[in-house]
Amino acid sequence: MARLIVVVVMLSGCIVDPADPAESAPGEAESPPNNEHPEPAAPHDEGGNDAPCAAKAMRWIVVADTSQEENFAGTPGVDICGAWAECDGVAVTAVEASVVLGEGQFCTANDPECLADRTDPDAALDDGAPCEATSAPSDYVSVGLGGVLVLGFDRDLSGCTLFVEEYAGGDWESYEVFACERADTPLRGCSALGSAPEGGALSMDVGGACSGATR
Ligand SMILES: [Ca+2]
Ligand SMILES: [Ca+2]
Repeated sequence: MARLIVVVVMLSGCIVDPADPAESAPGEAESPPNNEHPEPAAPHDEGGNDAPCAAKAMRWIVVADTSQEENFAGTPGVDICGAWAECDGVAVTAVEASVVLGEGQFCTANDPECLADRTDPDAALDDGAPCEATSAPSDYVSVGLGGVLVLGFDRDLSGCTLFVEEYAGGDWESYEVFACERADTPLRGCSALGSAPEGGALSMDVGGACSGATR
C-alpha cells in the first residue's frame, strides 16, 4: 500500500508541472501592447524645455557699433556717453563696463597728443550727462568700427525702459542695442532692442526674457 501512495504522489507531480507554463501564457499575450508606450512619452520632453525661460534675467546691455566710416579725431566708432534704465519709476545706471574695441586709430592714455583716453569703458557708467567732445577725463567711450560695449546692471532690466546716450558729432556713427542674459561676445541669449542708424540718443522698452524675441 505504501508503494501505491508514492506512485500517486509522483503522478500528481507530473500532472501539475506541465500546467505552470500554460498559466504563464496569458502574460506573454500582454507584451505586444507594451510596444505602444514609448510614443506618448515624447510630448513630455517637449513641454519640459519651456521651464528654464522663467528663470532668465536680462541684466546686460550690449551696444554694438555698425559704423561704416572712421572718425579720425581719435574717436572711431560710436561715442557712448552713458546708459541708464527707468524701472518702476526708479533710475538706475550700469555698475560695470567692458569694451571689445573695433578698428580705428584711438586716443588712448599712452598718447600724449590726446586730451584724454577715449577707450575707457567706465566713461559710460553714468546717465550720459554732461558729454563734451573735449572732456578730460573723457565723458564718453569710443568703441571703434565694429566694437562692442558691454554694460552690466545690478538687476534684471525686463520691463524697464532703457536710454542710451551717444555723442552725435559732425560725423554720423551708427549702433545697435541688445539686452542679454550673459556678458558673452559674440552675442548669445540676447534680444535686439533697437538701432540708431544716424547715432545720437535712443530709448527702448526692454521686453521680458520670455517675450519670444529672445533666442
Ligand atoms: Ca566717434
Ligand atoms: Ca559718461
